[in-house]
Amino acid sequence: MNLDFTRVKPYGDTMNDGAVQMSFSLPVPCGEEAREAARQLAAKMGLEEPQVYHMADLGENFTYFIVYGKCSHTIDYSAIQVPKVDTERMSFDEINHFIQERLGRKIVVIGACTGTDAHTVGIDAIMNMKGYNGEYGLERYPEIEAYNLGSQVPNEEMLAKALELQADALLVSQVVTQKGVHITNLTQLVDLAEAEGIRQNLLLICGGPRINHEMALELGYDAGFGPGSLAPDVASYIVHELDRRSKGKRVGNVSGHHGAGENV
Ligand code: B12
Repeated sequence: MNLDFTRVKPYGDTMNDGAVQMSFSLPVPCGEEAREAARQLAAKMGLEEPQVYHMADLGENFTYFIVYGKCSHTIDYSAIQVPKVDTERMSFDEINHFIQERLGRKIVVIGACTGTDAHTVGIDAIMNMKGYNGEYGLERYPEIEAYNLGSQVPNEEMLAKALELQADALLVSQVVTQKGVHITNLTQLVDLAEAEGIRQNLLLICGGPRINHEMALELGYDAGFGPGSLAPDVASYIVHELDRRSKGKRVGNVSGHHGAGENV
């Protein structure tokens, strides 16, 4: 079938039927009035032929709904451009080999969940020896010196550690995004690094379930990684970027910390 990628619609049973399913709760008691309220709301959201397929009493005068309907809007998929980390993902062995061959020294990576954020599972998935989802974490890589500082690490402490350990890359995890707290915190780290004059010596990388590469770039980071990221994704990016920067240095004959070059 020839698809028109300039006018893409949701697919349910047949192409371009626009069928979607959504769920939400309303702060009203469960009953027929609630069902009608959900149907009317779905219509206001732009769904044609909205039908409430499931309604459940959540107690305390709250009701949960699953609504089906037909979306009338389309998206021009052909015009979409999303900035993303485009480094080719290498395997555990390939990454260690690349470090030995191309960088010629162990690299130092520091990770933490910073600010008030205590959600360590994400950064642990990237750093921990035992790994996550079938991939070893950075601590397991013989060519990487990985330090996991844990949760609620102040930005000042993160930078002090970076200086002490001569870090190549900082991995910052931000999971809580309520009231934009992650933006404030991530921005503060960049500002502090610039004020200390060490920004250009570090690869600054952030990650979390509501982080993407575009947002990371806007906040002054070198890269951002979202849900589903694994250690080899991050490690592949780090080693390629360090290699690229050290080449720039060799060409430009600029000496410096660990061979890392200008931030781009
Ligand atoms: C477990 C959990 C907790 C645990 C955390 C324990 C721990 N040691 O981590 C506890 C109970 C402590 C907790 C507390 C709170 N939580 Co909580 N928590 C969760 C929960 C259920 C799971 C998070 C998780 O572990 N995901 C699994 C990991 C593997 O996924 P991930 O973090 O996305 O990580 C992956 C990628 O994002 C990426 N990644 C992540 N970080 C980084 C960093 C880098 C550098 C890179 C490269 C990649 C990367 O790689 C990882 C692997 O693929 C989520 C809901 C959910 N289902 O997501 C809520 C959730 C995150 N919590 C939430 C909230 C609100 C809180 C509290 C504020 C609740 C309260 N009122 O007290 C507190 C805050 C505590 C604090 N100071 O931070 C909200 C956040 C809402 C928001 N948008 O801000 C969520 C979404 C729940 C919800 N729907 O409301 N929580």
